[in-house]
Amino acid sequence: MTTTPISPASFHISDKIASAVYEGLMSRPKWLPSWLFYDAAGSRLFDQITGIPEYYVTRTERAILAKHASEIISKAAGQSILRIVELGAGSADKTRILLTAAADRQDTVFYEPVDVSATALVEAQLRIEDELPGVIVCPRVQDYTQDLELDSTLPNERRLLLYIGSSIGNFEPGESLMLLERVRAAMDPGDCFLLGVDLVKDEAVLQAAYDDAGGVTAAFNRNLLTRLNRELDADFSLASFGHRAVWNPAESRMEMHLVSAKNQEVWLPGIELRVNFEVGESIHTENSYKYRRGDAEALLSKAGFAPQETWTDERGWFAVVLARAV
Ligand code: AVJ
Repeated sequence: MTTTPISPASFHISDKIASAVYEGLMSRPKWLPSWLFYDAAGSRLFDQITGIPEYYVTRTERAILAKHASEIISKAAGQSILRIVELGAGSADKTRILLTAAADRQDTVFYEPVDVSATALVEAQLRIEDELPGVIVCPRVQDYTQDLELDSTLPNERRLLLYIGSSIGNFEPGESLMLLERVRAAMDPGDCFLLGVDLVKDEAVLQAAYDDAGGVTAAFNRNLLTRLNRELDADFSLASFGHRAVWNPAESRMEMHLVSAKNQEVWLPGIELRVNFEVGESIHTENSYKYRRGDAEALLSKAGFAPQETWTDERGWFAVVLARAV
């Protein structure tokens, strides 16, 4: 029997991260997937972003949900009991608004958060069961972008799936259609889907939201390099990569990049990769797609849903769409 030598690095590097980083940094232009942002520090930085003055996204969606929560819940429920499923482990107070409205209508609300991170699920469970006594949390550790399997429902129950926070904005148009089709396949006819999408708006507003004066978004972007330094033993010098946020009108998306300030070489022992950067060359780290009015409804229709109603804020910056599985 032969034994395969394992480098020490292999013990803590997940294959998923290693292959994503290898693929992205070997590509021209270079890129890294945006899910890499969310290690513990990155998740904390994103939480911080949701509160900065320039980042209108979270606050605008929360206001829409707060204003229309009981209408959303009663439209979704009809005569049935609602079981609320959330893709992602629950964006704290936004989910709480909807759960509270549901708990006002029925004695018990089953809430099924779906997330790849067991830690995030445990946190969501403790927080929600503590704050909302009428809600029973049934966490599911799953990668909903790959496959989704939901608890079965009773005859008098109907599901409401939440996909809020503009999370869909990170997916390419083709990917978001596939994702919605997969989610639809896990649902039953009559179940509802609530989708939050960020809308196209004045470029200066978008620009500021992704490049705030306090530099929190820049730190969030650069944290990706800190993560690669830690997890792949890389030697990125954080000071030699600048944060850039740009509006790409042709693709209708905000892009984030890390721009090399000089010609330099970076060594990533964990994946045995040496990468050269020219001054001004960038790593494309995120796309955040912005929808036009009607886009989300069209996408939902293609994926097997019938759009029921769309709510927006007065400025028309964000949209929340309720659709029914047909
Ligand atoms: C979590 C994907 C909704 O695109 O606005 C925030 C992530 N990136 N600031 C977004 C993000 C930069 C955020 N989403």
